[in-house]
Amino acid sequence: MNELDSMVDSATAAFAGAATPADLENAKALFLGKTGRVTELMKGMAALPVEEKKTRGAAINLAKQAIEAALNARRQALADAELQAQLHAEALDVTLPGRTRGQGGLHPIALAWERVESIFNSMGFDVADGPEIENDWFNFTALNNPPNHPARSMQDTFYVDMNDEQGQPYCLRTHTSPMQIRYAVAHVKKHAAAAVAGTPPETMPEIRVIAPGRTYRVDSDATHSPMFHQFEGLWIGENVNFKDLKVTFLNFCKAFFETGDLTLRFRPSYFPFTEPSAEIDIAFNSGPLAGRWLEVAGSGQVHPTVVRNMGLDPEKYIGFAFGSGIDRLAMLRYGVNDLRLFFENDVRFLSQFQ
Ligand code: 2NL
Repeated sequence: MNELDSMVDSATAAFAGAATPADLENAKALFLGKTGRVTELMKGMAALPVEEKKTRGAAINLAKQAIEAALNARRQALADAELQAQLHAEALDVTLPGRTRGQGGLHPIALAWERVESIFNSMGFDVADGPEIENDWFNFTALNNPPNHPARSMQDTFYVDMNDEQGQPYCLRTHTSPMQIRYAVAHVKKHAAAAVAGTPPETMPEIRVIAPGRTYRVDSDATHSPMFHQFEGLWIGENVNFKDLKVTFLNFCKAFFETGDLTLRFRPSYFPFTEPSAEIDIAFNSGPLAGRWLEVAGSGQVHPTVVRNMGLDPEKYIGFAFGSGIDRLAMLRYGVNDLRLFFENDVRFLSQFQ
C-alpha cells in the first residue's frame, strides 16, 4: 500500500473514531486543515520537476477527494445518529388513550332530591320553591308555634341581624314548611278570584305540593349538620284523609327505594302544626336492613289554625302534611353510614354515585 492510500485509511479511521461533530472537525483539521497532512503534501510538490507534478498532483487530489468523501459520510452518520437519539428521546406513543377531562356528576343528595321530586310529580304534586331566609310569621307563627316555643330560641335557630316589618328578626328557615304556607296562600288567592268570576261557582282545586330544600338548625355532630336537606309534603282538599297520607307515603317509599317489599308504621307523636300527629317508620322485609324499624318522616293532619292561616276555612278544608330528611333518605338508599361524608367533598366518595 502506498503512502497516499495509507493516509486515506488513517483519515477514515480517525473519522470513524470521532464520536461527536466537534471531534470530527478536529480530526478533519489533521488532514485537510492549514497544516494538515494533505496540505503539507501539496506544499511538497513545489520541489518536483514539471512532468512529475502532474501525476503527483492528480494522485494527491484523488486521495484528498477520498478523505473528503469519508469525512462527509461520517458527518452524515453522526447527524443521523443524533436525529435517531432525539427521536427516541421524544418518542410519542400515538396509540395511548388521550388524557380526558374528568366527567362531573350530581352529588348523592342532589340525586336523592331529584328522585323525590320526580316521584311526587308522578303522583300529581307540584314542587314549591321559596326563600332560605324567612320571617318569624312564615317560619313559626303561621305554623302554630307558640310565642315561647324552644325552637324559636337563639340556641336552636340561626337569626339574621335584620328585622321584618313586625320588628321580628329574620331567621334561616328551620324547615321547608314556610314555602308550603306561601304556596297555599298564593293558591287560595288565585282560585278565590276564579270562584268570584265563574258561574256556577268553581270549587278550589286541591293543594298538592312538595317543598324540598336546604334548612338550618343549631346542631352539629356525627348525625346532625347545621345545614341539612328536607322535603315536606302538603295535600289539602275537601275530602283528604289519613288513608291518603298512608297510601301516598307508602307509594313514595316503594318508588324511592325501588322495592315493594317494605312495611309502613305510624307511631303517635306531637307537632304544633298537625293534630293528630304521627312519626312514620318503615321496615324492609328483605335485604341488608331487613327487620329494623327506621324513622323516615313526621306527619299529621294539618292543624285547623294552620289551615286558617292559609286563608281557608278549617270546617270545609282538611288535609295532611309530612316532613322528611333528604340526607337521611340518601344514606339509607345508597348505604352511607356517616352523614359527614356528604359534606367533605372527597371525590373518591362522590364518584361512586355516578
Ligand atoms: C319532621 C316533622 C313534619 C309537617 C312536617 C307541615 C307543613 C304544613 C302544615 C303542617 Cl304547611 N305540617 N309539615 C307536618 C308534620 C311533620 O315534619 O320530623 N320532619 C323531618
